[in-house]
Amino acid sequence: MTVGVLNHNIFSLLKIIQRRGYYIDKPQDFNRSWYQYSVGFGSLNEDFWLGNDKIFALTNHKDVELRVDLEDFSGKTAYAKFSNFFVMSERRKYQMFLGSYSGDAGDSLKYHNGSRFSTEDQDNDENSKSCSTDHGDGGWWFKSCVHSTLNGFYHKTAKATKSWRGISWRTFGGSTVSL
Ligand SMILES: [Ca+2]
Repeated sequence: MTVGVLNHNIFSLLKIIQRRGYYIDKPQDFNRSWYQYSVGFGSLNEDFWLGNDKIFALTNHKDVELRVDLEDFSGKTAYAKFSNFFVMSERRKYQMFLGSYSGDAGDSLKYHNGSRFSTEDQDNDENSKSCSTDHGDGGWWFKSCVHSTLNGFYHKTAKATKSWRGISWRTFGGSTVSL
């Protein structure tokens, strides 16, 4: 599963900003701090988060498209694309904005449009509880919890133990299927 951004300004350049999967040793732990989500973690050849500072730099004041490629444990794939994707600076808590959707995965990100980034140690969501802590401990642009969370716990199987604690995309698998 990958998340990439396409910069249409000079030439179409695809940059992968996130990848999840099961790699040689074991999956990266995505239960990470605000600081680690800011600077990035993992291995660029395996599973990683590029880092919110870099995502801000890649998308700020640029014409960038977001592409999400999803795969479930039966091998079924789907994608979602969003025009005009951008992320604000750390001062603005990496607030995220999206334009229009296209694809066959369904739009499970529109709900979070305009949301600030939250991690287990920094709750910037609109819910009275912590969406990150309650839904898999990953960092994400949670509005008031889930419709999608792609940095949740990697389960190695389709069944998440509790709903929304895995890698979830509401319109592709629902809340209890982990991608
Ligand atoms: Ca909260």
